[in-house]
Amino acid sequence: MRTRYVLLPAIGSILLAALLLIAGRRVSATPQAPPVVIRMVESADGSQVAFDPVGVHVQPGQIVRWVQAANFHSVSAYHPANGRHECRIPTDATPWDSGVLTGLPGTAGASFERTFHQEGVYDYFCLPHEQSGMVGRIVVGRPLAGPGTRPCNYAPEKGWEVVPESARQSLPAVSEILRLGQVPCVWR
Ligand SMILES: [Cu+2]
Repeated sequence: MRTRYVLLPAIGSILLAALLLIAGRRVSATPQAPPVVIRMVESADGSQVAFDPVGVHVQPGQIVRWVQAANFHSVSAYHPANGRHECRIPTDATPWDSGVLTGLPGTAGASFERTFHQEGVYDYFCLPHEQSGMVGRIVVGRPLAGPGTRPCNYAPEKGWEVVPESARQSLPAVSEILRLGQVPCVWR
C-alpha cells in the first residue's frame, strides 16, 4: 500500500513531462509560413516602377520581404508619421519607413522586411516614386474596418498629404487581394 502512494505522484510527473514534451514538439513542428517576397521592379524601358506583387494577402505573424531589383526605393507606411501622409494602416499598428534602400540588387542593403502581426489592411508607398504610382497594399488576415479600407483622401479636414491619383489607380481592391492571394503589378 505504501508503495502505491509513493508511485502515484511519480507517475503523474512522468505523464505531465510527456504531455509537455508532446505539446512542445507540436509547437516547434508547426511549419512557419515562408516570407512573402515583393520585388521592387522597373519596366524594360525604365518608364515605370512598381511593387510586384502590388497586393498580397498574408497571415498574422508572417514576414513580408521587399527586394530591390532595379532602381532605388523605399517601403513607407501610409501614416502621418511619414511626411504627413494619410493614415492607411490599422489605427493601433506601428508605422514603418525603410528609408530609401541604397543597396545594389543582390546585396543585403537592397532588401527590407517586416513581420505583420495585427489584422487589417496596410497601404504603403515608395518615397521617390509615389507620384509615379509606386504603392502597395497588404491584407493581414481579415481586412476588418480600418483606415486602409476607406477611400483615399477620406479625411480632408486632417490636412494630410493628398494621395495622388496615380497611387489611387495602382492600389488593388481588397476583394481582389483576398480572391487571388497575390495581385501582380498591372504592366507585367
Ligand atoms: Cu520606388
